[in-house]
Amino acid sequence: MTISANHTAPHQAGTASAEDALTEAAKKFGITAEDYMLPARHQIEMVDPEGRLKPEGEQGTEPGHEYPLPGDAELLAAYEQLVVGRRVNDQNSALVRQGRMAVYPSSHGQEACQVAAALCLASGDWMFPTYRDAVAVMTRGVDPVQVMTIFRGDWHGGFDPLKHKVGIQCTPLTTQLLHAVGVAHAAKLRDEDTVVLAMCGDGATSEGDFHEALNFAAVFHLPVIFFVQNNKYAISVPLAHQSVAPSLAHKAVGYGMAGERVDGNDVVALLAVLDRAVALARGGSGPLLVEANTYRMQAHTNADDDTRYRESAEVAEWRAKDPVHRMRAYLTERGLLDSAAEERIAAHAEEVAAALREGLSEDVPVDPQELFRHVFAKPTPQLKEQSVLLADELARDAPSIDSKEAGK
Ligand SMILES: Cc1ncc(C[n+]2csc(CCOP(=O)(O)OP(=O)(O)O)c2C)c(N)n1
Ligand SMILES: [Mg+2]
Repeated sequence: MTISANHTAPHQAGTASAEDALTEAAKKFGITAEDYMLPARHQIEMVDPEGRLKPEGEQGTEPGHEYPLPGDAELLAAYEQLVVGRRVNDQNSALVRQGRMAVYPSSHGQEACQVAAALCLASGDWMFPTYRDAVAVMTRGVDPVQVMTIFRGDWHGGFDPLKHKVGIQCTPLTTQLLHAVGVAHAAKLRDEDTVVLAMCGDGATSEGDFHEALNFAAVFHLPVIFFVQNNKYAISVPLAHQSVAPSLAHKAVGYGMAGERVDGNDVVALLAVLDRAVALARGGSGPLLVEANTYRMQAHTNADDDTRYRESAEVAEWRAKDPVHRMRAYLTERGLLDSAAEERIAAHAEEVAAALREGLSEDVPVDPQELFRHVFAKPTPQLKEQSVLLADELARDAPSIDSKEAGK
């Protein structure tokens, strides 16, 4: 995406307004624009892997990069979604093994990122997820069976993006970032109060579209949060082969936007950082980049064997940092979670899993002609020809199937 001169009317884009907004935001926090754009020296983390609240001096915060603890109601809602998200991840993996789903890129271990991504947004905001973000889409309120429909391969997507303000989960890396920026640009031109969350992985930051989306958002000063889940792998490619930047959040300053990195297995820190990012973007401070440090606990998908490129000791190290267990320990310790609440939440998670088993076990009749629909508004002569060929082929096969049946 090249930014051409005739698109840079002073009121739309223009370095002056973007610079002013950065200076204003920095002033609000009593720091320089450069310190506002650079991530804090350490990642933001609030609750340790054992579920203990970290002392303020050890949360990674520093002047201008302070984050208040989210409220109890938000934390309890997040915990419930973490439990549901984990159950859904594991249910889907089982459904893949049973042949009920074709593929499922699990976010097991990344549920804190998934939940925070959905909870930080208002209902009028937009989310643009990747293939790995089904739990985020579900947490946003889309029916889980509709979300998972795409992984059966039987429809373009099971839900209406406009109704839920959620883009279709994208397999081509980073195309969704450009869609996200486009929606934010439109919202800004219409003077709407919309924030857009654009999600991607660590590997995706090497794509050309990543650069184009971030640069466009910064120059046009758009209310977008680029939320990068750094789960340390792009299929078999480890982070060290992907980028040698000090962190992925440091990429922000190169575009002229603020960056922050956060413990991606700590939903408390994630909510604190993302809530502030959303407020800043909505308030006109322009785009931000938030990098969440997490880990892909399972193989890339069911088609991948992760034992071929990483050590089990590394996976075990991250298992000890589990986002669900740490939140349970933290809330229990604070007296916010008792066994009755735990039972209710577990029952809710089981209900969602049962609905998925039921919904995805239905054999949906497949119409092969669907292949040709929705490709173009007006089908091309070639597609029409192919459609007729397929119809002939199916008509020819039909009697042989019947005769087989008849021969039983
Ligand atoms: C444009 C494009 N190039 C390559 C691929 C193949 N591919 C699928 S997933 C993937 C790795 C992406 O890694 P990352 O962005 O870290 O996301 P993660 O799977 O770890 O969530 C690659 C290279 C693709 N889907 N699209
Ligand atoms: Mg990755």
